[in-house]
Amino acid sequence: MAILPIVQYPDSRLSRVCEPVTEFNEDLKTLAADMADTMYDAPGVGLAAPQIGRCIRMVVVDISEEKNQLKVFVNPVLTPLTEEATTCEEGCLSLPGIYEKVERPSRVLVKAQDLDGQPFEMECDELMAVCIQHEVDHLNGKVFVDHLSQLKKSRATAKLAKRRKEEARNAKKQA
Ligand code: K1U
Ligand code: ZN
Repeated sequence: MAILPIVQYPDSRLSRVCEPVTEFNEDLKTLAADMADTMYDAPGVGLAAPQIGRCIRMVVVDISEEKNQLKVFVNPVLTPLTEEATTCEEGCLSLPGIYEKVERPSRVLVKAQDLDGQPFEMECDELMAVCIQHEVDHLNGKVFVDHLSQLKKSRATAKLAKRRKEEARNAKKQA
């Protein structure tokens, strides 16, 4: 078990389309466990493999209060179940401190495999629907600010750059 460094936007590893998982072995189980540790430590409600620098199609999600309902999705495929859209304020562990409203389908069907390669399906709504769509975006090289207008995206990324400058200045002061 390990807590891994989270890749930060705009690192190019967040812009790649990830490869399907073809081998369901102990290494994959260890990676999923490390991703879960990293998500819980951050803390976050989801994490995608490219966020820890791995270009493979696997995500972990746990939206429970008690942090005891971990779900691992390997090779997830989404189908919207409604034309109804929902707007939710999203954050991202790769853009810490930035929160913006994003509109997405309010219900989706997820078809995926578990860590043994067994197929399963799940209908998702509310936060689970938002979270799984956010994580599958990561597997396709997309981050949530890519859903914003160019103006809002520029403002959000400028805010991120300013925050990082301030953090670096504070760290220097304390050294
Ligand atoms: O992919 C990620 O960067 C994780 C991201 C998932 C997500 C959150 C909100 C809406 C959509 C997707 C996060 O977990 S950001 C952190 C966060 O929102 C949170 C942290 C602690 C408790 C609850 C939420
Ligand atoms: Zn994210």
